[in-house]
Amino acid sequence: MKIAVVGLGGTGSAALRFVAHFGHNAIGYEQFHIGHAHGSSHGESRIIRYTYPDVLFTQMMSDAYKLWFELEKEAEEELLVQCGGLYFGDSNDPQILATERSLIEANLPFERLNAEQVKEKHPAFHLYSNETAIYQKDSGFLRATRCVEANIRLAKKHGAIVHENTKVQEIYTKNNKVFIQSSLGEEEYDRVIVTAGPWMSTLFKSLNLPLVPTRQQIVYLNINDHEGYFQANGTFPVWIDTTDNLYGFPNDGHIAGIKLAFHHCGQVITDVDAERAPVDENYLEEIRSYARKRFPNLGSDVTFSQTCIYTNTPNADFIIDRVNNQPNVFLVSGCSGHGFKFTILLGKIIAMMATDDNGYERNLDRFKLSSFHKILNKFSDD
Ligand code: PYC
Repeated sequence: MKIAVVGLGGTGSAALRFVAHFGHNAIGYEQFHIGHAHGSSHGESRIIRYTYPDVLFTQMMSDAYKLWFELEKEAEEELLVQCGGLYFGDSNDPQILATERSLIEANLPFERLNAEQVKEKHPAFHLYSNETAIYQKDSGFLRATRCVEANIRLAKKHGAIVHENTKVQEIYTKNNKVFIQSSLGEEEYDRVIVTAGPWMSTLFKSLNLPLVPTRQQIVYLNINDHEGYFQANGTFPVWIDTTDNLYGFPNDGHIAGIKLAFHHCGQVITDVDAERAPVDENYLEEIRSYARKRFPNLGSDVTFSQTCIYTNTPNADFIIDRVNNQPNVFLVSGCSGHGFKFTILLGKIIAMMATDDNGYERNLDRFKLSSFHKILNKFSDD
């Protein structure tokens, strides 16, 4: 079959690789260059972890980890750094308790640490006496831009064609064929996969997709002393603070300092094509103030900062579905700020769906568009 993939970020690059690998005629469209920084899939690091309060996500991650290892092997480069992960917050936080239950159900090893034990094992962290942490050794980070580039390189090796700097204006169906209208003209396909992140709603206005793009900010702060405390050798794990809703990484070996950010949704983006403002001064101050309390060995100098986009669904579930009145058009979106670690799996799942392979073993009904419509109707009834 002749299959197009529109939007070559994390999920699209993986989908293109799988479609090509399955032996189909795969053609990718990307409105910018591969690895660009306008969307959601760029940068040195994204967290990878099993630690979810939701057992389906934990189970799906066991599928995703395998695919990341395969990608690393095929690409012959380091894409995943398993430096361990700390998931911490108030001892009674239901999210932490549910995460522990998910790990037990999935039979995955973890340790429960109190504030003193965290200090002993990971001396850069300061936890409070009312807090607890789950340490999970398989967590770590993915080198996001390089993952996208590796998928594309391998997709091309399997025969895919990639149109960079090519904007798709319209996708429509006529007589069971799908047409893409782009800056290259009109092209006919058997199937089209759309993984366009915050641009999805522009391409499918009539679907009223339950997606809200937000502008997110990340900051690297310098290490003042004890460099060794911040290294990705198990001393400084990736972390998520469930009380203050921040997350961060060890030194990634490329950018000086360490990266941290608020996970809560930023400012809603109404024009996704408009240039985004650089990181705000007051945001930097909030990050510094948090770091002073949590990481006493960090400095207050910003060594790097950047913005990116979350494409949020109302409950942070993904959308994985085909379009109702265009059955040869397949959509994946809604990574909601936590989805990069799943992108390789989402790419494989949608490539399977688009090639009539129903072999993925887990029930993904909750990711259908109709499930979101139920949630949204419930919100409007309440
Ligand atoms: O990977 O779950 C995650 C995450 C949380 C905040 C940013 N990424």
